[in-house]
Amino acid sequence: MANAVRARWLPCGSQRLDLSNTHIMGILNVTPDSFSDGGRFNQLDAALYRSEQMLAEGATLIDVGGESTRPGAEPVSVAEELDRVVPVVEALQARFEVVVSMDTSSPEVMLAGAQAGAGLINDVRALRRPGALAAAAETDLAVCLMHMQGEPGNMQVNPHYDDLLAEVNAFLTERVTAALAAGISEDALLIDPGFGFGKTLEQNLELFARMPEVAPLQRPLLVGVSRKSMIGNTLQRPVEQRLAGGLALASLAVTLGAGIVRTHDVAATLDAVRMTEAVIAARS
Ligand code: 8Y4
Repeated sequence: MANAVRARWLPCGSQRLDLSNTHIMGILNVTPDSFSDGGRFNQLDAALYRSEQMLAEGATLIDVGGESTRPGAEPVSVAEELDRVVPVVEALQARFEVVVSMDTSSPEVMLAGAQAGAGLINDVRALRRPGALAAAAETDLAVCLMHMQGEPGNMQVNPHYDDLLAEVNAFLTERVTAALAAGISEDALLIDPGFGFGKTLEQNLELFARMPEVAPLQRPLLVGVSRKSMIGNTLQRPVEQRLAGGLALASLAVTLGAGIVRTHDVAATLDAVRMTEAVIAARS
């Protein structure tokens, strides 16, 4: 076929991801409140079972998170986070063809997870913890740099911007510059507008609409809106009734240029994404 889309590879350690098609990142929480305590074996078993399901549904990445960023969540020690995340990374890598993403801000977890076979560092704090830039640079993993105003504990208390797009871009440009200075390869970077992280509903909607303007270095975008309050607040829906709103946003995200969509609902989101891609392909 003429006009075949050129491959655009994201280096992920020993693996790589072709970003000429949209990818689905399945969310895997390994926080204790996500599996009411059944002991370590049962938690690992439940994580593998859920991951196998998401991979069968078409996820190509699994985002493993051991620290809740919900306002008011208990902070997790590094030892506890290592204990939750690293065995799951190791087990996923051993059993499945998957790029394992680590939702972490801890340099110790980044290094140990990379040793265990992870492919991507997904840091909602954009490598701002002491030692995180150096740890990420020591690995050869892909890195997602996300925008957040404030800290998880206070980010939703009166978020304010004089110029939303300019401030999000300035933050991300500063973090991209810091990552490059630390020795992280430009090719390995993803950027993320950080929906729900220090933004009102109106700010989330404007940022979403203007996603093509979020473009430091033209790096690929990762977008996470699955079940978030921007859907709940727009539609007046509780968390378990946000799928249709999330699918509308997933389709729009692809239209607006997202390369990776992070979701709890893999099968439905992949259908929405593939359908959107088919229509986009018919334009050219
Ligand atoms: C229900 C369940 C409602 C979970 C809201 C939520 C992002 C992210 C998160 C994101 C990237 C979340 C770790 C928040 N969101 N990483 N992480 N981008 N890169 N809330 O948007 O899912 S956690």
